[in-house]
Amino acid sequence: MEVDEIGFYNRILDYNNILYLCHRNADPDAVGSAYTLAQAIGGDVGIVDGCNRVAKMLINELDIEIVNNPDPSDYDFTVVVDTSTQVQLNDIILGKYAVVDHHSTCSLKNNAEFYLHRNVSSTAEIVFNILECMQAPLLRKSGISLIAGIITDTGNFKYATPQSFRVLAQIIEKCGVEYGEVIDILASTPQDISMRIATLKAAMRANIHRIDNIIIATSTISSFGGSAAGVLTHIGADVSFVGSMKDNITRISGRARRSAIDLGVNMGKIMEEVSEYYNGTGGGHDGAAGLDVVGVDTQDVLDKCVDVTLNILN
Ligand SMILES: [Mn+2]
Repeated sequence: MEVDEIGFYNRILDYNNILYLCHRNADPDAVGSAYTLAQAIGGDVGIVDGCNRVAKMLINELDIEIVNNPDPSDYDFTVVVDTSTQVQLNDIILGKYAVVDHHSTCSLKNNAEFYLHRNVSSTAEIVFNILECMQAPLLRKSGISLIAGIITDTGNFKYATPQSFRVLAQIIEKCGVEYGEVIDILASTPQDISMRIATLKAAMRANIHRIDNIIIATSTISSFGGSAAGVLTHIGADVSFVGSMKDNITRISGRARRSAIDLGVNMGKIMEEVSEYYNGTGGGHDGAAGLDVVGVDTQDVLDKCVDVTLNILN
């Protein structure tokens, strides 16, 4: 059942001992949203299969207590945050659960007791509005984690909407955190040397496709596909796809610049279409998305991504 912010809050009050569960490779939006809900309502923050490097840093900096690979059956209720598919939770078995999410497609909501889904740029914005409805105070650490979630999920505001800025301003007013403090925390994230090498290799191996003034770049890499795809769009590509293969699973990360999005490119939809073609899973946002498929050659999947993109641009 779909609920609004007030409905979410009213329903969640029926449960004690709640787990707020983040997707695998949790990002600051997932961790910040789960942490803020846990602080305001009570419960634990759970992480499936680790988190990304910025989220790790945030957890250390704010001293956030997390439960690694939790078992939902140890809890009365689970709130899955910032997650749209079961695949993002690996093989964890959910009991009764609710969903708070902002991805354009969200299949997890089908079996949820209730769900709060908004087409906004971060889950952090939804969580802030839940706290507003509860008239709950926003503590400093929660404020920092939500701001970090908004910054990272909007790609440093590249994909921000007026609402993202509005909520950001409200958070700053409410918890008294300086915006610069959060920037300093995010900037102190160390850049892993293996990531820098992988990114350079992705640029070196890039294949370039041009249609009119739009450039699509594809590449392969063994890890750090997401950041490599981001770098390719920074250094000239309008659209980028970076593939990696591990344990017979091909993973593609895609990024698009505003120039391509304005021409109708929606990375979330492209990833969904390509993943369905190979019976995999995929999705995400207009400008950033990903997919996983099993047992298909990485280059074939990259070619398919380019084909689908060219069809949109033609
Ligand atoms: Mn998110």
